Amino acid sequence: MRGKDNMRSGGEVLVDQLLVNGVRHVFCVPGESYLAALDAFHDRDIAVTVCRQEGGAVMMAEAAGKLTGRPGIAFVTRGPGATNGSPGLHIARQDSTPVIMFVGQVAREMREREAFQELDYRAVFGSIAKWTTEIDDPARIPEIVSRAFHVAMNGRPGPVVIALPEDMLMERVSVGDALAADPIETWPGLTDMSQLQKMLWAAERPIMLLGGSRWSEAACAAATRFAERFAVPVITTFRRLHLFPATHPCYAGDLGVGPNPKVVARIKAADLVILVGGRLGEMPSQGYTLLDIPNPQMKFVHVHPDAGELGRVYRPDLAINAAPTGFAAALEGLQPPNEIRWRAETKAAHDDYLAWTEQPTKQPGAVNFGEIMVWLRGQLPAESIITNGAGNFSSWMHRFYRFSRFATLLGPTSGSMGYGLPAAVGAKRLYPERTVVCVAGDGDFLMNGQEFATAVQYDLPIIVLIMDNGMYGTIRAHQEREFPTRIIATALRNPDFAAYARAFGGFGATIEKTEEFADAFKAAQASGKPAILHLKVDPEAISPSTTLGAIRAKSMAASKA
Ligand SMILES: Cc1ncc(C[n+]2csc(CCOP(=O)(O)OP(=O)(O)O)c2C)c(N)n1
Ligand SMILES: [Mg+2]
Repeated sequence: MRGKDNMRSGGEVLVDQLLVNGVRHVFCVPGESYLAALDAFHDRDIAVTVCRQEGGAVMMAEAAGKLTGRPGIAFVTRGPGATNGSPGLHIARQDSTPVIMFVGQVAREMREREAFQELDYRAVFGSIAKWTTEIDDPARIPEIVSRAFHVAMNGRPGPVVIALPEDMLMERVSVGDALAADPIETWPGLTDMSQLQKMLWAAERPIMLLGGSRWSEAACAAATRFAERFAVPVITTFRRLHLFPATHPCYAGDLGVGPNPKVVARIKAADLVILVGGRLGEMPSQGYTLLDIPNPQMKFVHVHPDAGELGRVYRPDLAINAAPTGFAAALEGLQPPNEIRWRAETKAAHDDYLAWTEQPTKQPGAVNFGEIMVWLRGQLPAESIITNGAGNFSSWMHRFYRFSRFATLLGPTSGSMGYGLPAAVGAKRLYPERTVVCVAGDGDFLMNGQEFATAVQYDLPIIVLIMDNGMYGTIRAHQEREFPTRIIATALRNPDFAAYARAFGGFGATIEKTEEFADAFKAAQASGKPAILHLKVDPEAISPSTTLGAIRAKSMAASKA
């Protein structure tokens, strides 16, 4: 509370600065190191979600950052709280998501004694966060928090860590709030766009790749209109499938793990690649084999909001330092050539996409995750949000589900297991009216499975699908490929996940046959509770396109040859 003397505690100044910046949600695990900030939330209009582990809390904040383009906010306690939060920061870093993690710190006069849970945050988070700092003087909270919002959102977005000495948060000061921070738009220059137009007019087989962050619904719509006017085929990069509507006649597929070989071939054969927003890192570039490094084999246009990414790996013929939002708007001004020579190629690309995804592949076992994804894509409203962590289970979703709206997929391009559940909780907390489905593996789910309690606590009826194959299947597949039959540390003995859901106060069902899925899903929806559908799949069904046995047989045959 503001005193008669206009004084506020550091905690109050901090929370008021969040309000000024439009923050409506924070995710936390409490700690005695930031009591004055917690107290300030007591009578301010920000929803506080208390979580079970800081890893989950920071991932929820990261999901909020992905969904809104504004920093997701987490509060964690010092030492172990901060280190527990680090996986969420790493995701924000690799996925280019704005996040601010506030962390308690020992009192100022105790610093450098290795006081209880003391950490040097600048040293610990130096290479993960975009910026790490500590606030010594409560009068500087508005300035430093304002800078944190700018740093997290601008250029290539990322995580910021701010340490808060506990006595600093208690100190009372008289200071005004900083004005709200807005992301700074970066636009292509006129010459950039006229050069791009010339390159398009000269091309025979252009292709556009969409990735990264700093997109919006309007930017996706503008990119779609451009694709239409130029009839250019569009590919989304790893876990960015929501950037372009899958059923659009220009959509050629996604560039993830185990992509359609025709997508890879098409990019390699293109004479002009326009990469918008992304970095074409190890996963989408198929282990850096797609484009020659440093000089791509085709004409290469790279559009990125951070100049530091341009020319970092691939030397672009045309480098455009712009956010996808600004670039997509500028695309409206380009004129297509009189005759578009690649129309048939674009049609073939979309036909190939449909052929790859139309029908689920045949699988060993009674539960076919592909058939389930095909059922879901016909069933879920377009604005539904799908989340996932890391593991082979996600490949069925990437291949057979169809995204058509911006910010409907929350998946870590950083490949962090355990992301799907907290991301679903965070998404449902922000958008209670939208359907939220988490697609998880048995290994993946239990990395943050405790956050199911958070879903129950806040009455968030998310639906979690756990594809249980009794193993860390992805690693088992790698093992069979590199060291066939020498299985170690990949088998899992799992709980009854449906009973787990019920024990937490949710809805649980076990599914042993594909045909049981639709009724179970509807029952989960009807329950109005957070739900887990435990799908027992055959461990042989390791991906939509191969089996464990086939991987082993192939590597054994290769080692004999
Ligand atoms: C935090 C983290 N730890 C370890 C890994 C390495 N890893 C990648 S996939 C995977 C197995 C995933 O198992 P599961 O969730 O059961 O999915 P499956 O591959 O069996 O479908 C592991 C251990 C990772 N990506 N992230
Ligand atoms: Mg598994």
